[in-house]
Order: sequence, then structure tokens, then C-alpha cells
Amino acid sequence: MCSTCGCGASGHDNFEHDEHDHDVRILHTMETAFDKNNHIAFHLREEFKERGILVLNLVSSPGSGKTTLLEKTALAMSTEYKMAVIEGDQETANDAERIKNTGISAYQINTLSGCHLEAGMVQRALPSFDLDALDILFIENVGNLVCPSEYDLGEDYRVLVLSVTEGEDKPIKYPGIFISSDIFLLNKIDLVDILEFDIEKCRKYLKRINSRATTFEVSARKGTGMDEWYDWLRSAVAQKKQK
Ligand SMILES: Nc1nc2c(ncn2[C@@H]2O[C@H](COP(=O)(O)OP(=O)(O)OP(=O)(O)O)[C@@H](O)[C@H]2O)c(=O)[nH]1
Ligand SMILES: [Zn+2]
Ligand SMILES: [Zn+2]
Repeated sequence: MCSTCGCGASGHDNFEHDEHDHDVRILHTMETAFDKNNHIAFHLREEFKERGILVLNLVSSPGSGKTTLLEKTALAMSTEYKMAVIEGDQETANDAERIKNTGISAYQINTLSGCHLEAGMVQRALPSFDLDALDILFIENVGNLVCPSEYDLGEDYRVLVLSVTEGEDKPIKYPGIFISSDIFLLNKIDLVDILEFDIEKCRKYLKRINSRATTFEVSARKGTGMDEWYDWLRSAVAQKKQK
């Protein structure tokens, strides 16, 4: 089961210890599952570092625009950089198909009842890419503002995509994932007026929860603000190659 929310995520059953009574056993399962995840994430990070691949873990609620953002980024930047995407969803290969239509490689992971990606899933996806040629690996996590925050995937940056359709108060209602993120992409700003979205209030909440993160205000659909995001990506790739 998922050690975060108790759902039916796969891969955790191996850690059960029958000798414990139920409650202790669940505690033990949680500890061991996180240790195993962190161990794999450590090795992934080493491998990405060695190869100079910039890795971004995109987290958000369902439908915030992660795939749209990746499609636009692929179309705008694939002549400059070799990019690939690992797509996480519970069911369907829709997002991987959308990414492949832009001409870059994508690998779909279906988590079924699972609510987040784990480092082991990323590790198993890697052989399907030409890592020697890769500059940027995007990981689109399962749409969920709670569980993905607990799982290190070996990424350099966690990018939280928040859309204005979700309301201004998400940073203070789900602080965990906002605290653990490095970049906020406030998406769908083309809808701010229609929704009477209080952007000042949202900026204030984002700063209060995590003043360290950089925020980009974009419309992935219309292209507004996307140049700033591309410039940030360029500098992050350059920095990663230097290490
Ligand atoms: N108005 C507007 N709509 C957008 C924008 N970005 C994405 N959308 C729309 O929002 C919907 C969801 O977008 P997706 O890119 O599929 O969102 P997602 O985060 O990948 O969704 P999941 O993978 O299901 O979590 C689609 O109808 C997009 O066209 C935007 O900037 N403005
Ligand atoms: Zn969970
Ligand atoms: Zn998607």
C-alpha cells in the first residue's frame, strides 16, 4: 500500500514483516519504503549528475496544465536541447502520446491505484532513453497535491504547477508540497480576469509558504510568460553541465 496515504500503490508489499503486530508492522513498512525510495533516488541523482542531465519533477493537481506546458516547451526548445519525458498517470497513455506528437521521446508509467511516482519507477524507465544524448529529463508526476511530495525521484528541481482555476488558497491548504518545491509555475493566467482570481493574494500565500522558490506566471496555452521559463531552463541546463 502507499505509505503516505494508505492507498493501493504497488511495490510496497515486499516490505511487510509478518512477525510484527498490525500497527507496528505498518510503521515499519513506512520507514523501510521511504528508505528504499531515498536509496534509489540517491543513485539516480548520482547518475544524472555524472551525465549532466537536468531533471525536473513536475507536481500539481490533476489538470493544472503539466502536459500542455511540456508540449509547448518541447516545441519551443527541442532544436536547442535533447529532451525526454517520463509520464505518470493512473491509467491511459494519453499524455505520452501527446508528448511523442511533438517529436520528443516519452515513456508512460501507469500507477493504477497508486497516487505518486517512486524512484524505482523512474529507474525502470531509464533504459528506454538514450541517456548519453539527453540534456533535460522531465518527470510528470501523478496529479495529486499530497503524496508526490514525500518521494524524492532524484530530481534537481521540483516544479509545482498551480493553475488559477484551483483558487488562491491552495498554497496554505496543501503546504507540504509547496514547501518542498523549488519552482512555482502559476499557469492559466489568461483566465485571471474571467475567474476574478486574486493574483496578489496568491502571490502573498506563495511567498509566505516558501519564499525560496522562484515563481513564473504563465499561460501555457497562449504562450504568455513562457520565455522567462525557457530562459530559466537554459540557465539550469548550463549550470548542470558545469558540475
Ligand atoms: N485556459 C488555459 N487552459 C489551459 C492552459 N494550460 C492548459 N490548459 C488546459 O487545461 C486542461 C488540462 O491540461 P493538461 O495539460 O492535460 O493538464 P495536466 O496537468 O497534464 O493534467 P493531468 O495529467 O491529468 O494531471 C486542458 O484542457 C488544457 O488545454 C492555459 O494556460 N490556459
Ligand atoms: Zn499515496
Ligand atoms: Zn498530464
